[in-house]
Amino acid sequence: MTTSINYNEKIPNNVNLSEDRALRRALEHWQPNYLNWWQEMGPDGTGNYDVYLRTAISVDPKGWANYDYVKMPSYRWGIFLSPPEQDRKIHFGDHKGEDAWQTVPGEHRANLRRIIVTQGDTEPASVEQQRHLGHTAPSLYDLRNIFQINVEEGRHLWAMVYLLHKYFGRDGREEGEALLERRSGEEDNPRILQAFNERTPDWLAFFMFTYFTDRDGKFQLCALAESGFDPLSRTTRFMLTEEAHHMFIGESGVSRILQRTCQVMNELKTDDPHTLRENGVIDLDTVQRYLNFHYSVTIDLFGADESSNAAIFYSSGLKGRFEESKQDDDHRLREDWYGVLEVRDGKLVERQVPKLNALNEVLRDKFITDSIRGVKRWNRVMEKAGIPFRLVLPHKAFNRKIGSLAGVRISPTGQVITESTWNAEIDSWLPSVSDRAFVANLMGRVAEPGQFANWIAPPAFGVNGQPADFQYVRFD
Ligand code: BYC
Ligand code: FE
Ligand code: FE
Repeated sequence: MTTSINYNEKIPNNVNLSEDRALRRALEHWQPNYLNWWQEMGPDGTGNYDVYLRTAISVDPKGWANYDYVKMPSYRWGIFLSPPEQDRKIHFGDHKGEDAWQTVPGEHRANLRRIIVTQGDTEPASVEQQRHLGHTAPSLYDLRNIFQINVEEGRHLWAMVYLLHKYFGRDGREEGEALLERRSGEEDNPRILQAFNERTPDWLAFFMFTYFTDRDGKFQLCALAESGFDPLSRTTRFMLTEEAHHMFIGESGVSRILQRTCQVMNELKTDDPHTLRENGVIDLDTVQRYLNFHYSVTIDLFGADESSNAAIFYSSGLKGRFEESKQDDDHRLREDWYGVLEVRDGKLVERQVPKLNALNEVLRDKFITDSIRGVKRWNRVMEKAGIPFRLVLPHKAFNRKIGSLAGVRISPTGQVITESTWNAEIDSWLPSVSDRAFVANLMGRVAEPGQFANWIAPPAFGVNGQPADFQYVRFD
């Protein structure tokens, strides 16, 4: 088995597509529909841009070092699986110890299809959400980065469509078409998960999205990489190599915004939001409100705290936990319990439920631990600048729309509150109409090499060892 990718074919791949005529035909039929979707819903007005992009030439770690100018519609979207692991076994659930599946077991077909479709749906959704942001990129460096993310999310759709076409026959092909038909935020035919129907209207939202929501991608993909269905495992393993970069863009983007705001705070010796806004930077309270929004919307993506679906996905070996093999237990979990939150007598209390049913909550908690690390790094920017403000993650029950906390009102510090308190405070907890209008007003494309919008600091280093003033995008 070779790990290099054949770029001479119409669809680059390392899955021997040329030897599977029916599959190749099905995918070549889907390809123009995908390109039409990209044209219609991908980055707006970018058909002529030459973008300095990274393309995988093989699936081993070195294969990522390939950078060149690419016109995005000609980006070589392809199908790449991580190398197989010899004699791989299923290592959790009722089938623990059995050989991993190379084809779809009939009894798990509907659930697997649903998982793959849900995963696949998020990928084009994020491209749709980010479609207009290129017009207001704060620098060529940032413009190039968003396009890198967009082409990779497009490839993640390819990854899921490959699985649907190869293993789900006609149903799979129909799902492949439907993935190109749903539209983020569209009333009649929305994307499946709510966070992917929200708007990503400005660059602060974009950086928060790639910090938090792409991190949901990391955790879900890690759980799917454990799957007993080996092709899903190998596909998601390769996708994960791309995800780290998406989260880096988000984390460093927010850091650079904080850095610039702190600089102006120190220059003007003020923490007054009004003054800061007048000087063209984003006040720290507004950053906190955006954080509150994207964090709460993202933790909803893990699903209901108690879910029989989650129990079935795990027991049947379809979806594991984050780092399943590092968990020190029997990997069946039939005897285990886990705490979930609910409101009782006007207070948030923890209730023990069978762990199998709480696996969405288990994954959410892993995500939360991981999220805290980056917030600490953000706070170091303020520490260094000698500014006492600190960002915090809101309570996990805050602003929830999914699960047992959906019907209750909880403050960012975890107090159960009334609807009228909620309504009175909401504009100090979540981005208000005027916050969004202010941030929107700051946005405007900066396209001179080495120039950055006033509200964001330059990055610490460029892409692939290039300087910050490199021509990352050429306009024609
Ligand atoms: N919004 O039993 P529950 C990424 C529905 S991100 C709307 O908890 P389950 C990326 C649910 O469908 C990673 N509806 O559901 C990031 C169900 O509906 P029905 C994406 C929701 O199945 C950035 C009902 O509520 N991958 O890759 O346990 C850029 C009951 O819920 C939501 C995956 O998610 C929601 N948030 O859990 C680009 C992995 N949550 O059946 C890409 C695959 C739940 O009652 N998906 N519902 O009509 C899964 O594993 C599961 O589907 C979920 C939901 C964990 C998402
Ligand atoms: Fe993705
Ligand atoms: Fe991503």
